[in-house]
Amino acid sequence: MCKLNIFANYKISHSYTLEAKKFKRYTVTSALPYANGPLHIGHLAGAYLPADIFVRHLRLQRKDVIYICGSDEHGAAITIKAKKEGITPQEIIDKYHNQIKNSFEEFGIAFDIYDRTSSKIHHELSQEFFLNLYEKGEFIEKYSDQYYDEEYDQFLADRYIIGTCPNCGNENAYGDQCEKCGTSLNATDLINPKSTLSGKPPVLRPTKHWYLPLDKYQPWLEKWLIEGKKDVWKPNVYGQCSSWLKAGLQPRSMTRDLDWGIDVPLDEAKGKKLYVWLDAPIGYISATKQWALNTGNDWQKYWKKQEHKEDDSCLIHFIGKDNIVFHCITFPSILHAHGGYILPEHVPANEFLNLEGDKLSTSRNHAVWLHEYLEEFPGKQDELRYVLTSILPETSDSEFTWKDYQARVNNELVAILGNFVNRVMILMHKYFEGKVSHHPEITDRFVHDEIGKSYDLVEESIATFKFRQGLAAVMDVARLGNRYLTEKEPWKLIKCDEAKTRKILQNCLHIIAHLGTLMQPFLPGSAQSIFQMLNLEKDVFNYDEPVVFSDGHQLNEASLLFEKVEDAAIDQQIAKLQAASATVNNPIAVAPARENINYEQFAAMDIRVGTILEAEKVAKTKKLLKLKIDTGIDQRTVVSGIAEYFEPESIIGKQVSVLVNLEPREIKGITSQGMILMAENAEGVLSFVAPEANFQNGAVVR
Ligand code: B3M
Ligand code: ZN
Repeated sequence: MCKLNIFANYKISHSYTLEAKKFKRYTVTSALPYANGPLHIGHLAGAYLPADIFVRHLRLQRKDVIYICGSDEHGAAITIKAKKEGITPQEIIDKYHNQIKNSFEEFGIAFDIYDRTSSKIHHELSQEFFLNLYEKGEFIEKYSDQYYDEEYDQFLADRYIIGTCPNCGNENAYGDQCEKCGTSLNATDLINPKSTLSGKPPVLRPTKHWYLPLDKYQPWLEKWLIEGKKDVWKPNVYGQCSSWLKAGLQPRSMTRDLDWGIDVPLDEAKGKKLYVWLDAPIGYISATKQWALNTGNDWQKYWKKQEHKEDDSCLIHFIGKDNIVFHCITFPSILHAHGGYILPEHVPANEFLNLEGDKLSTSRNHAVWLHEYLEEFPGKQDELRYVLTSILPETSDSEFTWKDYQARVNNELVAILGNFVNRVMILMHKYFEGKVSHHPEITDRFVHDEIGKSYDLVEESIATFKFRQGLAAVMDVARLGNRYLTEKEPWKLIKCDEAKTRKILQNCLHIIAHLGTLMQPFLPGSAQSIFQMLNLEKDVFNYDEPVVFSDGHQLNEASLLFEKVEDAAIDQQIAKLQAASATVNNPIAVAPARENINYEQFAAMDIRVGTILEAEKVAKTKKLLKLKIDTGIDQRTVVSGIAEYFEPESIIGKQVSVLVNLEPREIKGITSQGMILMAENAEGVLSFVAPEANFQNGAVVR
């Protein structure tokens, strides 16, 4: 890729991955996030930022590449969340799909398509895959005993069962995994299992399912993986695969007794759904089909084996380490059994990112949420991209701390990169009114050579999935620039030799242009700001496009690329994390007990059972719903601050408890006659307080 035609002699430590270079076409995917919650920095660092850098880099090399992702909208992850929020699975996926998509856009994750697995194309393609394997007789069909909740009249997905882990004694292990010791479990392994729906012990009932015979594929997998990927894949990825193989693969059920997901396309399987890990990776293919439909391309080029092997696309899955088995064992087996599809060339899975000395955790709210960061640090997307890339968990778990974030932004982005660009721009304006005289290239041989090496090092790093090293190589160009400027001292030279001063500063301008070019995969927004400051005609420069300054070229005003992050902002973030963990660890302390009241005071409240007849949002407010309630006494209007938690349509017909003798109040021009009772948990989530069974409206609550 060397833009300067200089071939540095770098030692290539992972010669294997450079073989990726020989491909003409690339199909790059990032794990499909479950649409059951917002994204945090762990997601970004795991599967999205590295893939985005990789793809942007290939595009700058003018490679044929597509970058595919979308929301994973099936499985128990979705239904559990829906139950928790008291809304339907459809409402959950709509809410989070949009939020996730928006966060990705804001952080510049440059997908060719961000699709979703609830689409028709996806349902059809997943069923096609299932039927293809079914018709070939690949599946083993068998009955097994599975847990059933008699009160709720349904089979229980693994995640709906908790019990004691036989390995470590954790009392809250899930039916598929103990999160404490990491052991993967079968629901029947749990001691004292309980249904999370009814809280009661479930019973075993026989049910029929369709199993993928991974044991049958084992010899083929061994050949493909052990012979083909040893010393080719990252050790953390290869190691996990080989230990699965060593343990011996077992058939894995590809269907579930669930009421949310893709229907199993067989008459005898009415009410059953495809296992989410069957359909989710097929989502990569269906999203590509959708992309091809939108853009008039041929999706098959990116997924199907071509007539000549050298024309196959290079398939690369970026994922977190918890998804390795599905991408390296299950999905390749499915592709292999189906036939005609290419297999992953690389699966550069990352390890985990920790936060302030602890695991990132959604349930404990121990996370830096992307949508909150965007609000609290507006315009600072590249700062987070920079810090996360610097600490990517490429070979082992790594850690994000706010102090480290501040230090990297202030001491590196501001003090090294921003400072170099700023100094040069200011001096060019001060001495030469920001005008460049013709100067097509760097005239200093040493600087020229060093930059040539940087191109090679960035190329080698990204091709071998060492993004931290690649970013460090880019920063070294800024360091080189600072050193050059400091050594040459143009501020002294200007007093005696204007021509030489110009030459030095214009060399610096070229360094800045190269820096901008090299920064593009990592810090796309800041690279654009550089090209803008240099007043170039474009905002993206491919690696083979030189930046040429014409005679008399006028630079734009200098502006700061990065600003210092102040202590106050960091302290606030740390306090926020501490408050979150205090709330979750001690939920009872959330609301201290209030002063006693006497019985008369309590009895003065007239609380009745009522039913919501109508609900609509109050215009220009975020929180308020206007409700019409049948209180048994009358039908009346109540304004309630629950709009952030409930969609109006979803609560019509719900029974509630209403305080009916509260004095009427004017809220946003509406007279509110009473109040409905809500429970609020430590996370601020609301739930209606209502009779357990449907009750007569007007019934007294006391
Ligand atoms: N949604 C699991 C996860 O988000 C799953 C990945 C699917 S990739 C095909 O970790
Ligand atoms: Zn355990």
